[in-house]
Amino acid sequence: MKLAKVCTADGSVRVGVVDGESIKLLPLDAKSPVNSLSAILHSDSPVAIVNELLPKAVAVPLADVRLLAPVDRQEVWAAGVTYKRSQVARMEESESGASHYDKVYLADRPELFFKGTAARMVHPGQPVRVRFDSQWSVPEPEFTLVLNPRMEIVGYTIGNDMSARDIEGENPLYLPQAKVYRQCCAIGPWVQLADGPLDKSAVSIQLTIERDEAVVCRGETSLDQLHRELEDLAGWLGRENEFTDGALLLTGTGVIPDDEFSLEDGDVVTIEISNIGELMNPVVKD
Ligand code: DO4
Ligand code: MG
Repeated sequence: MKLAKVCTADGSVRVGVVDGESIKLLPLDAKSPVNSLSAILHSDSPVAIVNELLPKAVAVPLADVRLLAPVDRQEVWAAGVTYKRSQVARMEESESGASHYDKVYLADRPELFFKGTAARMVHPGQPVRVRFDSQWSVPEPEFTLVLNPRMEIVGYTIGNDMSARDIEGENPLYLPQAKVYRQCCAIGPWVQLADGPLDKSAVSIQLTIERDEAVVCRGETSLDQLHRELEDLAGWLGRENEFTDGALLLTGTGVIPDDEFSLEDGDVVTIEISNIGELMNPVVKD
């Protein structure tokens, strides 16, 4: 089941179940405690709640609504150097910090960093940003966990962890500036509810970048190349921490464009993850 947060033609924000080319808008009652996407996701049984509401849902064409990043009040975090490809790329870009990436790939404790709150998240179709002071920036296509306040994985979505490789490469202590700035992360297009064990080998993650309508970069990996367990990453995030509003956790990238590649103003980034969908965002640099 795919749950989306959307803005309808009359400007109201609604939650719906995506069904092919249409979306069934749920009749959420503002006075009920379960009146938002995250309230459904954080309930004991999201599927039961949705099924209870579905008979009174109104179906509209998906093309008639604007998809919003499926984030309410959750913090968005990210894991780093969780794929071999990322470890190698980071060591190449950072002379001074290379051994840190080597060590964190193998260490028990993962690299985790804060990416932002909803205000910094970019909706599907809206522009992600390259910092004006970066000459070497890339998108990072990441399988993203949706976690309830108990740090249980309740769903999956797609995240684009925009990254300034030159800023991070200059000094690993610049990581927050390389990673966290306005329009630095796109999330969407919706949340695929978790239903039972995930076959990681069946989850492919594809990145396509277009420039002037031609493909200038394409890459692919599979979730089974992730060097850590999803529950383990969620457990580390929740260690000595509290997320009363839940959290999203990007699980790291296994696809990084060649070193010669940097995003330009006007590029279009598309990330496709099997069984979730497609997240497309143009790029702005001004
Ligand atoms: O160590 C820097 C960040 C790594 C990262 O974002 C990733 O591997 O996806
Ligand atoms: Mg990343």
